[in-house]
Amino acid sequence: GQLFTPQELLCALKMKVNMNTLVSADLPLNASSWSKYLPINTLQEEVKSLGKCAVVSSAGSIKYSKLGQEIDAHDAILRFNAAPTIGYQADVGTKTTFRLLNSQLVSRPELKFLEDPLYKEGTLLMWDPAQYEADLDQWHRNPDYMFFERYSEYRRKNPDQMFYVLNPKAAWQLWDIIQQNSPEDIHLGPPSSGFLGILLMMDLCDQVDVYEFLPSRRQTDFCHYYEMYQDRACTLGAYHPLMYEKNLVKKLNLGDDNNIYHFGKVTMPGLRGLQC
Ligand code: NCC
Repeated sequence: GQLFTPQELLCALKMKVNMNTLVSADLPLNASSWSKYLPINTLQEEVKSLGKCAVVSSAGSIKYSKLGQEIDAHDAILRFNAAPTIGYQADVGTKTTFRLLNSQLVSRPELKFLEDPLYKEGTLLMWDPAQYEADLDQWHRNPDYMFFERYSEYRRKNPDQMFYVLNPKAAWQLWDIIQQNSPEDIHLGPPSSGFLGILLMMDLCDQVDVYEFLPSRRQTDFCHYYEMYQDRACTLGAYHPLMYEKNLVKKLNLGDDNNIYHFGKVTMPGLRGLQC
């Protein structure tokens, strides 16, 4: 395909991907049994704008990084899925402002989403992949995971904790841009939670430091910093087009390659002030 310049890429991300979280009016009426639990306002309406933000990938390579203090110095910090801070503060920091979850984690009872105190800190967000080009009605009839019951139950039990759901169209709008920026055809798998989280924060923040999404010199086959499981696909992708996401992020990096090598750190510009 036709490759973008960084400026064109940023404008495509800003104009073509709808990162606004869902409100009940976005969904068909027959979804009301769960959509009535969605927050009244979108995350974007609630938060308006943040300064310096951090996104912390769950990669094994962040272990022994000692990045915790630097990460904690940000105004808002996004983490993913089951990634803990307790026991790993020196490497990943202590604060969690946002946590982005995939619908598998929310839906499968053995993953203990309803019970684990890990999920009680900060604002939660969830996403579920629709079929490519499905509208919200089709998605609601055929989600990847049947998260409705457990989402509703969590909201009933924790009414004071904000818990948003991303528009399922965002994932494929983002996939289209990843494809357009790639020299070869990529498979039709949705972007990783990591890349969706990066874009979410680019939408909300003036600047976004991302840690260990692009692996540092500590790159390892350990999938996560918090468990011993090894799988190279965690870093390179299989279901998610992760390698292509990482190429795209590399292209937008405002920092230098030394920061990637030593700290796995890239700096993304915020999209708010961008003129397109
Ligand atoms: O592993 P996961 O992702 O929770 O990681 C969050 C994000 O960090 C980035 N990452 C992670 C590991 C690594 N070695 N390199 C990385 O760059 C990725 O951007 C990743 O998205 C997901 O994207 O939702 C994913 O979730 C897990 C799993 O469902 C959750 O951890 C919940 O237990 C998926 N693994 C499995 O389903 C087995 C994973 O494929 C994607």
